[in-house]
Amino acid sequence: MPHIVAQPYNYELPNNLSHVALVIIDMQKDFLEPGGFGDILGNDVSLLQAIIPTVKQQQKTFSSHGIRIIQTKEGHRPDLYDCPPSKRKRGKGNLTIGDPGPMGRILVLGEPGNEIVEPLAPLARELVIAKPGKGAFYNTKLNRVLRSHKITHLIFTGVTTEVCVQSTLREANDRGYECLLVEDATESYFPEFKQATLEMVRAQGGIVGWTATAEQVLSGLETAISNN
Ligand code: TIU
Repeated sequence: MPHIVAQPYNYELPNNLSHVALVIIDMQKDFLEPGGFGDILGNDVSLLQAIIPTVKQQQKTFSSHGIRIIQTKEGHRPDLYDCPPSKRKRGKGNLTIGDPGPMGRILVLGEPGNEIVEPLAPLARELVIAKPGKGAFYNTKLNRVLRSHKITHLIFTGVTTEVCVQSTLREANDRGYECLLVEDATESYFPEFKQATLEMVRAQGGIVGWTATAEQVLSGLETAISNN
């Protein structure tokens, strides 16, 4: 059986890798660069930049094997119709969602700061899902897209581990997807929150999923492909 060596035990892959997708969550300037949403909430955004090469490696490898890739972006319509007032109040800083910042309006779709960082710019066959919430299933077409392509296995990367990544992974798990979180291709502004998330995902026999290193994911994929 093709598999990825993972915790708490091996993550079985389907024989046909067309049922697998790489999900890259919110690798946007708004979270990774100064002047964006992450920054105005008071976070040190430099921490998140370190995973770009690891995510890039996953993107390149999945893409070279023709495995589907879905990227998400957290952002709101320019009229903020899809942004609950409760979300705009958060942070209590000088700026909030929709205000003009150095990279355009904060967390607004189409603004420069809302774009995915250049090294991870979506490749030709990638789908980009804009999402108004933390979880990527809330108020988006993600589930419909995955079902229509018969995708059953989701490999998660991106930021931040305990907010948008974990929310999406939990939403996916409840919908029956087999979820694996790539340990060194996800990051948080709070290292202890990342560590706790990895542990809570794989606890209790994989209560919401599996975790594996980027290297383990690539090695599992290469073996599955070469044995096919
Ligand atoms: N603030 C924080 O850690 N994250 C978010 O607001 N969104 C995502 O995680 N993408």
